[in-house]
This record gives sequence, structure tokens and C-alpha cells, in this order.
Amino acid sequence: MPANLTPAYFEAEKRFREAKANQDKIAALEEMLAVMPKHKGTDHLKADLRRKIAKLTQASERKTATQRASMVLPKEGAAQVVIVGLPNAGKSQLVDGITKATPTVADYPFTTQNATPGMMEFENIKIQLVDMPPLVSGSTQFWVPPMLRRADALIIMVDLSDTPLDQLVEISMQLEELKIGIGEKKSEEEAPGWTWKKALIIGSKLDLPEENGTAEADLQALRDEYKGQVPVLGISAKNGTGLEDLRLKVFEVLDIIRVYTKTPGQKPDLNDPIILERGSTLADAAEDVHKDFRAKLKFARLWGSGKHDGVMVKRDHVLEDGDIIELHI
Ligand SMILES: Nc1nc2c(ncn2[C@@H]2O[C@H](COP(=O)(O)OP(=O)(O)O)[C@@H](O)[C@H]2O)c(=O)[nH]1
Ligand SMILES: [Mg+2]
Repeated sequence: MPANLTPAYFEAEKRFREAKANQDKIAALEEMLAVMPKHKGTDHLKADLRRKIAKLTQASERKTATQRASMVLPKEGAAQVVIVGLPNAGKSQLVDGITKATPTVADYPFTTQNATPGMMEFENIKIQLVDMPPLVSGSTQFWVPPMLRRADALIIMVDLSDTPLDQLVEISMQLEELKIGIGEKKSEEEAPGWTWKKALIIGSKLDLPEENGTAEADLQALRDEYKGQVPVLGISAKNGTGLEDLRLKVFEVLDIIRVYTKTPGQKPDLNDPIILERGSTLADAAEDVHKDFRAKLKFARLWGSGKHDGVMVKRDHVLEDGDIIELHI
């Protein structure tokens, strides 16, 4: 049976042939389907068009999934610390000042719409700081929550010259909406689906005069908000106050240790530590060097930790920051 296709159909078909983007191709195919005469003679063609639409739709969904995955910023260095705060808190200024990244700093809100990483040096390691768009209730971009949940720690930044405690409460509420907790950790039973993050609260713009009260009183109020469980530090990215302390505080909050490996008769490379969580054992360190080493490890010799140089330690020995180990496999 002839299909008796109409001029409208051929026009849509022409658009389909000329379309470059998947979305345009799909739109043209949908139109071809819509204007197609409905009778037995077009059944085959209809099925063919539907197949094409399904294939193109699948392809464009795959692409969004890939794009989505690539939006989560890969971790670099010893750890990834993500900075959150309300508009104008001074997040970009800090990343700009303390790393070699150059996020846009401006005295109007919403200048940072993407995640901008920079590497902050601390002694012999580098820690990745990530400048983020401001938290705005109800309009968090889809890639922000996974970034916060994956981060090794958060810096919560509030502006000391602009009701800092109100800002902290506002940010805590927004994190709660995302089921992200800081401070005292609740059990999985009490808070299903929640994730708890290590955090450091930073009060910025210490150089500006306070509208009410003193910076010291504000910093104390910020400390009290989490019963002293979350460390608080005042800084000025403008004149540099507190920035050296900040490097150390970030390292301390992360609760990581640096362990160095050496081979017999050689000196260790003190610029290339293994980064481990505090409480890690010799077996954990061995696995970090090579995935097979946890099983193969016999013992290690250890320098550091106030022990005798080169003392023999077993696999369950808990390591400390600065330890040097010689693995025997
Ligand atoms: N006086 C002073 N101003 C600051 C300081 N840090 C940031 N600012 C200013 O505050 C405004 C907002 O800073 P920005 O880093 O863009 O804020 P963000 O929105 O949190 O990224 C800019 O005009 C900065 O120059 C600081 O330590 N002292
Ligand atoms: Mg910014």
C-alpha cells in the first residue's frame, strides 16, 4: 500500500537530514511522525522512525551522564577541601590569596558559578582548596551536593563584618537540607542517609570594623554554636592575618598523617609522603604503596615515633605523622 506522504512530512524530513544536534534530529523525527497519514501503509515507516527516536534519545542521555560525571572535580594532592558560604563571604579571595589559582573576586554576589580548585601548600604537601558558588537556599546546582559529600573536609566561611552567627546558622540549615552534618556525629539509626564531614569554620574580613561587638566575641559565638567541636579561625585575606595558621588548621582538621618509605641502605624521599588517615597501620601503608603488599608484608623497620631507629614493627603497628618505614616483603 502506498504511504501517500504529505509535503509537510517531506519538509520535516529535510529538517531531519540537515539537523546536526541530536535534539534537533529528535524534534524533526517527532514532527514526521505527527504529520504522517495514519493508515496501514505507513506502519513500517512509523516503527522505523520510533526506533530512530529511541536510539537518539538514549545517545543524548548517555552524554548527559558523562557530562555529569566530569563535573565532579577530581581530587588532587593530599586531600580535597571544599569551601562553602553565602555570597560575598570572601571564599574566592581566600583561594586567590592562599593558592596560585585565580578565581574571580568581586564585591557583588554570584561571581563564582563553577568549582575552581587551587593547591594550598602546607609544609611538604599540597592540599586542594575548592572555591564554590555561594549556597543559596532552594537553588543549589545539581553538582554541588555530590561535591560536598565527596570532599575530605569543608571550610565554612562567614563574613565577620556581617552577622557571622546568622550566616553560620543559615549555612548549617542548608547543609542539613542536603543531609550533610558537621560537629557531633549521629548514628546511622538516628540519621539514615546522612554523611558527616570534618569541618573548619573561618570568619573572614578580620581587618574590617565590626558593626556590633568585637571579632573576638563573634568568634566565640561561632565556637559555641557547635559546642567547641568544630574549630574556628579568624582571618583576613586582605592583609594576610591568620593565613599561616589556616594552613596548619586545615591539615589538623583533615586528621591525616604523612609517612615516608625507604629502601634498605637508602635515604627516604622526604618530599613524597604517603598520605594516610590518622590511626592507619603499617599494613594500610603497605597497601597504599602497592595493592599486593598488604598480603605480602612480613614486617617493617621504623624510624620516628620516638622509637629506636630502625626498630622492627609488625603489620598492626599504628603509624604517626612523620614516620619513616622500610617495608620487608
Ligand atoms: N576587607 C576585606 N575584604 C575582603 C576580604 N576578603 C574578601 N573581601 C572582599 O569581599 C568581597 C567578596 O569577596 P569574594 O571573595 O568575591 O566573595 P565570595 O562570594 O565568597 O567568593 C570582595 O569585594 C572582596 O574584596 C578580607 O579579608 N578583607
Ligand atoms: Mg566567589
